[in-house]
Amino acid sequence: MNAITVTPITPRIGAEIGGVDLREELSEAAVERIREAWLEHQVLFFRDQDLTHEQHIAFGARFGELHIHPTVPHHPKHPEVLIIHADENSRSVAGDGWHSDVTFEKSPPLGSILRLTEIPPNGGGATLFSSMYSAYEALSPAFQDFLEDRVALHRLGKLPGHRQDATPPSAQHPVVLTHPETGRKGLFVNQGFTKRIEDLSREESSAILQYLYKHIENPNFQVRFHWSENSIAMWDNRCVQHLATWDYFPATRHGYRVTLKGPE
Ligand SMILES: O=C(O)CCC(=O)C(=O)O
Ligand SMILES: [Fe+2]
Repeated sequence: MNAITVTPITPRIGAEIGGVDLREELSEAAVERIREAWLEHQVLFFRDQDLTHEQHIAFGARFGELHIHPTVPHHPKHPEVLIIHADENSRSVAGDGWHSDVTFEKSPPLGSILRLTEIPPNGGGATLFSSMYSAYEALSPAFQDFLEDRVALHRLGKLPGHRQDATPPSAQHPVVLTHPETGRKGLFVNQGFTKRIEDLSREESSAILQYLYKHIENPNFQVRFHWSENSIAMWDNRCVQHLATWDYFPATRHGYRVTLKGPE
């Protein structure tokens, strides 16, 4: 018997998962069902999952090895757990521009599993997710062809909350990424970390990146998640970009993220 339900929120991106208690050890079949839904819908949402850090880590570990963030401080007892926090003293919040996580690494994370434990009392603090498959598919075939063999440089810039190293980490990635598990193509440049498209002039690269950043903001590629206490968002970082809204200042919003490591 498998009671897990998968309810799409839009036909392009996002599904809510029901009928599962993530505090319990999941069967292989349950993990497989969630993994299939994740690959298809790109970001999954779970409600009412009051997990300990150990349970959060154990759930993440069913989908791959966990990543330890190179430049952001983590939970003192659990290096795999990142703390996401904003309150009346915050000068900035994590992820308030469109991005994929940690693409300045050679092998960026496969995905992230974020759980919020404290929600602004009057609403707000939603997270937006945009399907990079849909963004790619909406481009003309001629422009798709032009982008197909392009490579972009990603680098960690000065970001609040990130440690600054003398030589910031950087990596090159294809502008159009073929997802290794689904075989679907998606755009893989993001305004958080992409610095330039190689082999183009500075002006050409900048004009094309600006166009693509505007393009991915099309609401038709997006799902917007309204959090409740102990809800979870689990996104595929290879085909989704996200943005955390910060419309709730000075209220507090708090949560924890575990992240799935990319291939070695
Ligand atoms: O707080 C959020 O909703 C997302 C923050 C973020 O960008 C992340 O956890 O990767
Ligand atoms: Fe993020």
